[in-house]
Amino acid sequence: MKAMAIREILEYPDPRLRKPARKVEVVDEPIRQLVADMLETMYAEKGIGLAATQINEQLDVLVMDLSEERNEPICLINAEILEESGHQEHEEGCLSVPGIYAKVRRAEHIRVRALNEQGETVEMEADGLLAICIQHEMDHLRGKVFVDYLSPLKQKMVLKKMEKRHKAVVAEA
Ligand code: K2U
Ligand code: ZN
Repeated sequence: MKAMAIREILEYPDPRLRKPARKVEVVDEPIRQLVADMLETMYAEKGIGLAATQINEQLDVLVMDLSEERNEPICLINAEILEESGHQEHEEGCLSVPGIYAKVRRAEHIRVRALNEQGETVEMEADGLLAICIQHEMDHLRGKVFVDYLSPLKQKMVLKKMEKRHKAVVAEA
């Protein structure tokens, strides 16, 4: 395993965030290196989840760590939702839309099947914030960003705020 790398996170409205991820055919060393880089990037950016799309890798890989100690990483490859029930609303943020927070309605409880880093099939039940995080990351892998759930007016405001941020960054550079 090469040294891990903190990768650049794409920011909304970057069109590359819209590219759908491809299924992972074989969970091999390069995939495990990608997972390591995603975890290092997620921890560095204080996120509790990250999808490969966000670092411009169109592969169906997501990582999460909701633990207090930040030492319980979860990796889901080619994740599929088998069942979902109930609804819950939660204030969401996104590492690709810094500074924007908004309520999003998602399923309360989900049952997920995926491959882990060893390429083994795993099934897990999730509810609460874990269910929200999995759905948020799986959206990224399908080219969806949580801003898409907001009203057209709010989306316009987010766009203006992000364009201002990107102009400021260019000015700084
Ligand atoms: O950008 C991302 O995909 C990481 C997301 C994951 C997430 C969003 C909403 C709700 C749960 C998870 C966040 O930026 S991680 C930051 C965060 C931390 C705690 C609660 C909400 C968001
Ligand atoms: Zn996000």
